[in-house]
Amino acid sequence: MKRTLVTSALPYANGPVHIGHLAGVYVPADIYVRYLRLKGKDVLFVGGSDEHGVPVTIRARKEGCTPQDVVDRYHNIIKKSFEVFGISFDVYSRTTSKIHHQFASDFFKKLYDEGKFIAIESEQYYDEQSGEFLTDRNIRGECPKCHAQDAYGDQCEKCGSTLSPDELINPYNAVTGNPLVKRSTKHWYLPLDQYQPWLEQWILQEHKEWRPNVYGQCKSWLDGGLKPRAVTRDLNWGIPVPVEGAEGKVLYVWFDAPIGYISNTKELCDANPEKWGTWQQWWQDPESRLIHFIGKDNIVFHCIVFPSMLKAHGDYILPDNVPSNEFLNLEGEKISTSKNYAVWLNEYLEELPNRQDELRYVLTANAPETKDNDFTWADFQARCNNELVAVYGNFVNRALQLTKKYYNGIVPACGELTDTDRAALAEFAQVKDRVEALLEDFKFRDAQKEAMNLARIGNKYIADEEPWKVIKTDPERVKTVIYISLQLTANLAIAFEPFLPFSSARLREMICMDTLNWEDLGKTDLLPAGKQLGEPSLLFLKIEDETIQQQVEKLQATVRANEAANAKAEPVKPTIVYDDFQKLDIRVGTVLECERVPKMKKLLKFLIDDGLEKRTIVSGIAQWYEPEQLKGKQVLFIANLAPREFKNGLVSQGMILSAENYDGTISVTTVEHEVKAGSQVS
Ligand code: B3M
Ligand code: ZN
Repeated sequence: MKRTLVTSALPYANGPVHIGHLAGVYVPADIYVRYLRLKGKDVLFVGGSDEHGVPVTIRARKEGCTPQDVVDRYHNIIKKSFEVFGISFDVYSRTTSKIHHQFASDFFKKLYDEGKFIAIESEQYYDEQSGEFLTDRNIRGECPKCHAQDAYGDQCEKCGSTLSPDELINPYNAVTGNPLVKRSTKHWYLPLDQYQPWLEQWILQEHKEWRPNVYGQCKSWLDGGLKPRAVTRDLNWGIPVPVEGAEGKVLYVWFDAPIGYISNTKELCDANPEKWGTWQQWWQDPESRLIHFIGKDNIVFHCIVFPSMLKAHGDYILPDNVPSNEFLNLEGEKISTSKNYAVWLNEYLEELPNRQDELRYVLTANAPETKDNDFTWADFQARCNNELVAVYGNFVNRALQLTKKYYNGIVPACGELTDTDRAALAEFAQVKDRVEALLEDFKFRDAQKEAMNLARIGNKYIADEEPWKVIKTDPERVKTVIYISLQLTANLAIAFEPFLPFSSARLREMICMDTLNWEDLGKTDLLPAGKQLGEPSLLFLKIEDETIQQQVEKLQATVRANEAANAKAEPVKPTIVYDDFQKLDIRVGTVLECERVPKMKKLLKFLIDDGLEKRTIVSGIAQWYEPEQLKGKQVLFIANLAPREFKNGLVSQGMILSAENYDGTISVTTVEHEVKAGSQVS
């Protein structure tokens, strides 16, 4: 094959991108293209924003702006995040571009003219008040399965069922809340059923090498029997359907978005044909290999729908592989854009500046390649500190600092090799083949492990050889140890380039290595004796507990806010009579003292003036108050509650009344004007 065309799913420009996107799609795609480029291959990496579709229109209405405003804003945020994370697109464009509109429109028109679509008239939901047809997420209603009141036309978020609008009970307009009626409308469908035999042959017979999750999903779609799929929608945001009688209709977002891969390639090639050739070379020459990186929810579109579109059109090559990842969870919970439960890339970059490689590393180490995986901040810290800092960074730093100290930063000459030298060299000579085989197989997690293994070999080697000790007894020997360590260091700069491009670049600067070539991996003479190296500095810095704590608390605050937003008041308890109430002696007390209780994290101990005497009350609200905040306050308490003894012998004489907010936070009750201690509450 002459060239490789790599695409990564076009993110919806209706919100920023988060670590799940990065782990699932963009980091693996970037590792792959960086590797191919290092090998000197002809490769083009296409990305872009997906700017049509219902979610964009919903966001626009919510924010009171136009869909174009929404996509302008998020396209820029997303593009910037990718740049800063080193996702090395050759082109990152957008589906609202003129080129794309024209290209997608022409694509549709050709299929239409050749009779590749079927037109079907059907009943769809219509809002008589706003005068619009509604589909998918614009429709809400009661879930037929779990009876949640706000399921979407395509899915119930409460119970996770996939739905169609017809299944919803009492459907209504998601934005206005208006009830919906059925009205007839015409749409064009791609008859996927006609492509079924061909798809079965092409995927099930000819692409058995696809990842099991991808192959399995395709098989189950095919086994279920494909049906025609609508490729147009009644919507006023998107690419107008370019045929007569289709006013008010646009191309379905999943029809135009994958065409964006092609139109973005065209945009790049047209702007610089000398460098990139023609878009046709990339998309139509059988010598091109097409690889789609996507998340698992996009499999059917990339393996079944888009290939059928390409096949219907003719002329195009088909994807050679579709490496798709499973999902990444966050601290054991599903990442959710609508619930704001995510680590957003733009926020990460602000809160952990210059830590791009750390995140890239952890997301790859933990990549959801074969099953859903979990990102936790504790794991992030452990991997950064125990692997990047303690292994890779530590080894490189030792090798470079010792070179500086003993040889003024000049690579020493290598003497005679010992058995341990040979063993270390032999081990790292194999790394190239291993990493390569894994990368070719899209096994990025294992490939990175091998690169880290190289650092482990180095770390162990230098720790075993102890040049800082040997220098006193056998300085000649140290030259060899340092020489070998420096060759390993140069190898690390190459091996890690696809995975950790920022630290690799810094390392290369430190060792004055200006060429970077994958084929050099495994060589033992990359830094020749006599070469002057640059100034060493730490490759990675430790991640402090505080940083992690802040991130964990931020997520917890989001969870609490969501709970509060969703919570409903508890049902009222059974009725009581006035006499029952009168049994309670509720009074106002003045807090004289308040302090924490040793070894009992939740408790605060109060000394209360109750108007008659001073009494001790213990309350489990330490999480919510500093003792000083409550000193001098007047609080409500039950004065005649039987004393309660705690494990440590502490006795509480009464109970302070507090309100528990929906998010679980506690607020102590107090009086509006100061009153005399002991005043009764009724
Ligand atoms: N925008 C869906 C997604 O972000 C979609 C991908 C389009 S790729 C052509 O999940
Ligand atoms: Zn449900």
